Amino acid sequence: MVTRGFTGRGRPPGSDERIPPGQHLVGDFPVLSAGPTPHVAPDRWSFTLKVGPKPVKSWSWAEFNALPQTAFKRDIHCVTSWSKLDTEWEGVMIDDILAAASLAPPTDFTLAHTFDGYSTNVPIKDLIDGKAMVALRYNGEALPADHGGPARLLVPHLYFWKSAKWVSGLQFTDRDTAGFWELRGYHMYGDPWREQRYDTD
Ligand SMILES: Nc1nc2c(c(=O)[nH]1)N[C@H]1C(S)=C(S)[C@@H](COP(=O)(O)O)O[C@H]1N2
Ligand SMILES: [Mo]
Repeated sequence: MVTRGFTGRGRPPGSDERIPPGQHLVGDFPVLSAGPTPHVAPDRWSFTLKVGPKPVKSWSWAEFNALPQTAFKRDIHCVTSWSKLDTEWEGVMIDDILAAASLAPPTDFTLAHTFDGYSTNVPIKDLIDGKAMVALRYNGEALPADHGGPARLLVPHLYFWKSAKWVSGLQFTDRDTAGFWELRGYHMYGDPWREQRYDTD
């Protein structure tokens, strides 16, 4: 008898059920960026919440690091077909960011903005109730620059392009507004379990 989960090369038991359709497991951590890595010094770093065009709250690096920090262990799935299990992050949950700003979500949609001019749209319901964070640490260390350090959005239940690296803020929008890849043919929502890779899926 061959036990499911030990059939693939060195997969942890039960991992097959955790790999969405069309994905395969990787052990390394590929880097995928649309452009060069921006290097953001702590004294230039800030995170800003906006409602439409209006900034409503901004944190410096020191202020942001003083917000409650949470450890977060999740599987991640890239649209280029790799998945990685049990990745370990620490950072500030979106719930805690909104609480610190005393802001109840004013609209249903958001756009994440970044220091490299990238953007991606995520419905606010996919960011709250323990689903997403602004990650500051990976594997117990400061988040490396090529993986989005100093800070990246982490929305692990959606394809990884939604996890905006070098995040600089979150903007509430009235309508679901396409970001960088969504304008270039990627799906507006990006659920890996429904294989929502492209706008035709
Ligand atoms: N700011 C920014 N965030 C980004 C990207 C980018 O080019 N710029 N690429 C996205 C894509 S397509 C993927 S798959 C993941 C890759 O993250 P990684 O390099 O840490 O694996 O980052 C996402 N976030
Ligand atoms: Mo990606």
